[in-house]
Amino acid sequence: MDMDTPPPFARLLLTGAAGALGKVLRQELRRDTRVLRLSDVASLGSAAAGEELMPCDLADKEAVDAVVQGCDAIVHLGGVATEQPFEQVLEANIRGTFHVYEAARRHGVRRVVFASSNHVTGFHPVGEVLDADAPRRPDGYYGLSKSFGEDLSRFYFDRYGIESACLRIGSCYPEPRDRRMLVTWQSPGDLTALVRRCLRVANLGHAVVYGVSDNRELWWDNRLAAHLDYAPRDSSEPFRERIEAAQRAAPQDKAAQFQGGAFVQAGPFESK
Ligand code: NAI
Ligand code: 15L
Repeated sequence: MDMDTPPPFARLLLTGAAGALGKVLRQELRRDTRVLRLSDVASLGSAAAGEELMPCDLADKEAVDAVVQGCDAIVHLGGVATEQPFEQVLEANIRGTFHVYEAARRHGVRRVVFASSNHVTGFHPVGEVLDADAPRRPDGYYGLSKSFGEDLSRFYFDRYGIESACLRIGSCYPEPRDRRMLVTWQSPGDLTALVRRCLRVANLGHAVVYGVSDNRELWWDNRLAAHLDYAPRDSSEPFRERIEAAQRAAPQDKAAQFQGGAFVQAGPFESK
């Protein structure tokens, strides 16, 4: 295996473990740690061997503190994953991510892998190629909350030395679903490989990396995160024919002009 530091962690925390990506990583990260601690506000089912279940609401600071205590590293996926009313985004993503980093500081956790999102840069036009230094242009409250999470992680690195990887995940599903996702798709296998690299690389520092597979067209360039040696194996290309046949004309609306797709369109959540 292409690892710089050997497993296992003694105890790894996975937040958002009941979600779509959490279910994938719940299976995959078992071999990276002696105990995998799983947390979510939604049901986690029953614990398998080597798992520990600690349900909690990320908005509850004391509960998050207890969940983080005793862990060596954190993969933080929990939170709202789509555009929602600001108050919900505030509680789960802004306060919630603050609680995770505060608890990490209090309990001496040295590394966090934070699920950021491509929606931090969603208002860049399609076709433009961005690297981690490109200006952020969040495309909604959700993207703003991820941008806050990235700043928060940078602050905790600069002040306390807690290393973080901010994964600007594109579209992580078993298969791409539309023409945009032919560009933004990351396979679950490539996401797993990226998370594992971030957990194990000797010197992570503070890294910002786009979570994307080796697709034919790319809007994102990960050269500023080259030290991670993230080498995606999958590509959206095998899905192209089916998707282009199903969605014959490329859409012409505002969603088609910007990298964030439908997220850039005003949602139903603004105050009247
Ligand atoms: P998901 O919605 O399936 O999972 C998120 C989980 O977080 C859910 O199980 C939910 O119950 C939990 N959660 C929400 N609010 C919570 C709270 N207040 N306290 C505790 N848990 C809470 O989303 P998915 O697709 O699994 O995404 C995981 C992470 O990756 C999210 O942070 C999302 O923003 C990020 N991401 C996902 C992408 C994708 O393509 N699936 C793309 C970019 C980012
Ligand atoms: C995200 O950040 C969302 O969590 C997910 O629901 C997808 O829609 C993805 O981005 C995307 O941009 O396709």
